[in-house]
Amino acid sequence: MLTRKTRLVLATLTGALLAMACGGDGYGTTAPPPPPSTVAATPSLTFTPRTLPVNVGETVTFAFGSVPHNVFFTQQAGAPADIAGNNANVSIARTFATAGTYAYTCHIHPSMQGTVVVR
Ligand SMILES: [Cu+2]
Repeated sequence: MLTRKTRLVLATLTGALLAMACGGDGYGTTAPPPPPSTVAATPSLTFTPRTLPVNVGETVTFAFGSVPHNVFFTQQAGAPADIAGNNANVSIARTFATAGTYAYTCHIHPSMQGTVVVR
């Protein structure tokens, strides 16, 4: 048999645990936002967004979907290394260390073009 005091303590503890479980701590309630500096190379043959502004020193992730693509930058000082080959279902990052406007294209699908604007 539980004493009246023991029952009171148990009730209080249960209430505290429920409050913690339901408390609005901000975690796990919403999906995390997508990384801000990501370019999706899509199966519909687009780079999305087509123009991506970033800050100097920022890293851009090129997220390749189910259709293979690559990324070749217009040759200019400060442009990062190309992403050659056939890239599917993989994400590859490039860091932009120098301010400028960097155009790129997919050599498999020449109509696919994008620009990273580094400020
Ligand atoms: Cu492509």
